[in-house]
Amino acid sequence: MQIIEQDFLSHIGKYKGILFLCHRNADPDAIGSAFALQQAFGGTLGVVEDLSKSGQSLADAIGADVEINPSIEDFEFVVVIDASVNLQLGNVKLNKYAVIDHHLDDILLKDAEFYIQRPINSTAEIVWKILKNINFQINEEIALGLLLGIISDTGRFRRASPEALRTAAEILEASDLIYEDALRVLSAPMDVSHRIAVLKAASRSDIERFGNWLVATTEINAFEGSSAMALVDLGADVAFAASAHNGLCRVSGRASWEAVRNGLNLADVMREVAKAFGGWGGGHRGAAALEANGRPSVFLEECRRKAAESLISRQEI
Ligand SMILES: [Mn+2]
Repeated sequence: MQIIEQDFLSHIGKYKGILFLCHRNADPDAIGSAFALQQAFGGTLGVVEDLSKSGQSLADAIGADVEINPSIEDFEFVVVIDASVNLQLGNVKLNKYAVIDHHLDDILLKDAEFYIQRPINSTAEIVWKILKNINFQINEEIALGLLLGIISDTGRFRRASPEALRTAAEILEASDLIYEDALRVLSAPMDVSHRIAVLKAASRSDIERFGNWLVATTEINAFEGSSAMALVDLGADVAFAASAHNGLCRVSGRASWEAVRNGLNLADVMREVAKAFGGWGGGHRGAAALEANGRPSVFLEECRRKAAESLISRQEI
């Protein structure tokens, strides 16, 4: 059942022993959102498998007590944060659960006891609305968590909507947090292996031109997301970076604002390509990923073809 933020308290209030569960490679939006809800409603903050580097920096900065791979059966109720697909949860078996998320996927929604899902910049904005409705007084740690969720999911406000900007301002006003201090948590330099991976992704990339659109593809061993983002920063309209591990291929896609404005939806592209190979794909219009069994070159070709089709068909109209 879909609910609105105002109704969260009456629904969650029915349960004791709540686990707020973040997806694997939990990022600042997932950690900040789950931490805020756990502080406000009690319960446990859990993460499937691991935290991303920036997710870990945030968890350290706010002193979050994170349980890695919690056993689901120990909890009466699970609230899945910032994800709507099982694969993001390492296929854990959920019993009674809710979802709070801002992606375009829907796999987990139909069996949820209740869910809040809107296609906005960050989950943190939804959580802020929940807390505001119960007049919850946030402390500096909660403010930092929610703000960093918004900052990182908007690409430091480059893709921010009015709601994201307004929420960030409200969070700052409601706490003693200084914006500059918040940014410092995210400014840890990339480690050398990360930078090598991104530079290799750029130097090995293939670039194809479709009309005035440039689509870049590349194969790497790790850091697909930052590699695709770097290629867009360098001038590609759309970039796909793929890696393979034991036959399982993972592709991350990123698109420029112009490409998204032109109607490109990478979540659709990834979903369709993955589905044809029995895998999973989804995410946002401008940032999405897929996982499926097969060769990276095959997936990159399919992703490029579908993205180009979408961009060119709209340009000719
Ligand atoms: Mn998010």
